[in-house]
Amino acid sequence: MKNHWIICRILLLGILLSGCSQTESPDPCEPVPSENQLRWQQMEYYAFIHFSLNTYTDQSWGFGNEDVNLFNPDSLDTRQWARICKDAGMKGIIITAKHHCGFCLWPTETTDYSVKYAPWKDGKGDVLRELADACKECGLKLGIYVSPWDRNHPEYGKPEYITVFRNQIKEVLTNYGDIFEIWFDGANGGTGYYGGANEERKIDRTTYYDWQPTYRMIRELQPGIVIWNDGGDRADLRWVGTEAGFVGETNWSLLDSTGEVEWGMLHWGLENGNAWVPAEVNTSIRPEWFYHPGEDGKVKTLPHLMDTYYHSIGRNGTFLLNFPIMPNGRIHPADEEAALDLAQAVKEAFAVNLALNAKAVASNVRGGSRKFNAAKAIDQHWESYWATDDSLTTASLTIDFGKPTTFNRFMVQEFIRLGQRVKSFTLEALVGNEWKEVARATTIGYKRILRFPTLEAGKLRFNITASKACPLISNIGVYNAPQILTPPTIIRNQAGEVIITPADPESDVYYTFDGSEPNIRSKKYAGPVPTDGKLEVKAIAFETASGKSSAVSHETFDRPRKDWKIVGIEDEKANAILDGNILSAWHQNTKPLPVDLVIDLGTDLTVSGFRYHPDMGLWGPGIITEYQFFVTNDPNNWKLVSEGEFANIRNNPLWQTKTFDAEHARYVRFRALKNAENNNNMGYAEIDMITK
Ligand code: FUL
Repeated sequence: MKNHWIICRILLLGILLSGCSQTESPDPCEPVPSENQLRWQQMEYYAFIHFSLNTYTDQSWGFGNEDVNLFNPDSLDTRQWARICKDAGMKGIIITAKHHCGFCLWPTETTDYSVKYAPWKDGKGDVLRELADACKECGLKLGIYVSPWDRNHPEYGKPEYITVFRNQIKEVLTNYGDIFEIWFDGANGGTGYYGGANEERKIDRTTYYDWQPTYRMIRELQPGIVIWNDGGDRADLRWVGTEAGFVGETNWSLLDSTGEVEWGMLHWGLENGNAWVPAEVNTSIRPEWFYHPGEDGKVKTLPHLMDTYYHSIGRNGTFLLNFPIMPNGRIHPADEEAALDLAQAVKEAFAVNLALNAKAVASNVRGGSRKFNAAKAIDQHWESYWATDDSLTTASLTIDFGKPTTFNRFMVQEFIRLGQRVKSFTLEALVGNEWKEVARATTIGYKRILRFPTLEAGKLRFNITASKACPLISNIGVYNAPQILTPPTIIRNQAGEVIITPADPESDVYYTFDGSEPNIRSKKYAGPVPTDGKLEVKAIAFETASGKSSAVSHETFDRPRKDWKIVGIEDEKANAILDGNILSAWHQNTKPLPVDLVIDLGTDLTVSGFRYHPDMGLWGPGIITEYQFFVTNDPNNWKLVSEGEFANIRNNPLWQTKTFDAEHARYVRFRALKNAENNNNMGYAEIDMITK
């Protein structure tokens, strides 16, 4: 009898203790973010500013020999930058204090290649100081980009440069207040001015910069900072493997602390990585990073930017959006308008959280405790969260709206302070009396937003179908975002036909060929339109049901390429180079370097430039980085008219335009000297000529 009593009391104590432990916070699911990484992630959205000597030379990468006298903005206004960023809902600004050309935007002691030796403000100016002050006034944080590759510095490539580089970092981290992020871009094309040497300098990116002492110095100078580095030792944040503005749908904030990082790891992270290295999605508001007047009509449209928002912040990343500064020192009005339109659209999309006044019921609540109940997932406080018992890795939470409710967006956040856990989830809606699956997705992390067609339902069920440990859900939001129509795409095929495709097949397309703005009284698109000569096309999509129209798409075309022939190539697929579609590409990989592509233009033309679009494929795109271009009327006697590099083409595979003095030509030869992968596989999506 006595023994029974003892056993009963032990059991009771056991039950009480285990019940108790389930009302305690769960153990972390390692690895977890540092406080700096967490603070950074919560910023969500911030700006990049690209401003340097490139701004004055229409280049993407300066060679390092550009004249400092070019730097003389007549109305530089960092307060304009800060105001726009603030109004756009951004939380900070990262500026190219030094880009690859080596020119420093602050009066550094380390080199003469800086604002101190430029005519701007008689050498007394300091762009960093002005930006730091403007950020402070607006309540924005400041971040700094200091390029490790320095195409101006004579010592680059030698050990002495590392001291110079560290001193530069020290200056920018000492004199400008709190810095939230420092950015080290890994780009290195080898060649440069290097104080007049004009040569190629190879470095071993795994050892040359000797990052660890530099990291230690940075953390000492700025204890609250996060370090971004795609070129060397793993830092606090990771690049996502593209500058096009998206991270993987599956996005773990984890990587391995050792070992080579491959593209896939950057894009999706590693489910079982042992280091917290969250993703930052960096992209420009225009195709390129620096200002090019030719891109004034190429500012990204609202649907494009909205997609980037969903593909960055909506996929557990942060969104770093670049503004190229104009030569006068200001942000272009079109860029400002695009950023403010995005802010407005985001505001409208997430204006009303329909989950806020709903009832939430969970399949399991940790220890049955109020502290972790389902209501914590819809209270809009990130620090409070719904949690299940430790033993569970699946669970569901039902949101009861109490009445039929219309929605098309679902937002969910994990309490990542204790690690990223959820591997997959589904959403079901009670439409009438039937549960219907609305969406299926993988990771959540700090924030995940799903888009789906608008539906009306009384209840929404969120099912966690797999998790690394018991799930912890901080926040859920349900929204009904207004629809935004995407501008149609315009191409012209080799035969000269213009083909316009709306993103939404239910919308109609209207277009013009005379440069005027299209509207619903313009020509309605009814299929490919035969055209000839040079052409400017503008088009809009229009949806009758909502009465909404898209922004205008705009393309200009040189002559059609009907009579062109690729010389000496039997492969019919090579015509992908001329089909007008940048998504189709052709490769040649059987010739030794240099690899030539010869085109017969069919007739003697006056040419003054060419355009090359690389393959945008992920695997072995064969992106040409160094080239020569020849023209002739006599294939036995070629004339070299252009040669050089396609700067930053690997990270940002866009149209590359090169111009030269006008020449007569029936034949052109595009010679690839080098590709980004250092082999003989050359990829071409499109080749076009600029003619008179
Ligand atoms: C790169 C650089 O090479 C570009 O010029 C730009 O600064 C971008 C943000 O990072 O890859």
